[in-house]
Amino acid sequence: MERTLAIVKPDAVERGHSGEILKRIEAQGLKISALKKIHLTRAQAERFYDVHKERPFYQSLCEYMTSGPVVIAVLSGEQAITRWRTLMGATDPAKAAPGTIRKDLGVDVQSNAVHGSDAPETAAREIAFFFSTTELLT
Ligand code: DAT
Ligand code: MG
Repeated sequence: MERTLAIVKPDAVERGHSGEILKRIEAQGLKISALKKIHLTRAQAERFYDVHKERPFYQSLCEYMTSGPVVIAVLSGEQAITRWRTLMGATDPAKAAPGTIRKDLGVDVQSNAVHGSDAPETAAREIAFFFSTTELLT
């Protein structure tokens, strides 16, 4: 059993895709172990994405991630990290495989609908960033 963090980003929440994305997650057999909707502060966005702080898109990414509410979930299951990344598709929706969330619901490389942890260490850090252990069910 593995856990990962999923975020439905502001563009997808705004366009009413939260339900569709959660439906795809459950249809894949991943469990939703925790769920909430929040509006990130600028400080939270900057801390969450601090691995990208040297990248040219960092400020714009933080601006975008605070542009509206997000839906944040902890997913669990066998190989949850890879399975969620596969469902998401490549970072750039234009390059994402057919049938993936980013291909179907993403707008561009920044407004790409969803976030997913990329490794066990990042998943642990990202889950702890938003949830206490007592909030994680199943
Ligand atoms: P991923 O979200 O697929 O793990 P990442 O960790 O490389 O991709 O980047 C984090 C987010 O930063 C990504 O979801 C959207 C944004 N981003 C990445 N590359 C970008 C670029 N070239 N221009 C604008 N935003 C970018
Ligand atoms: Mg990443």
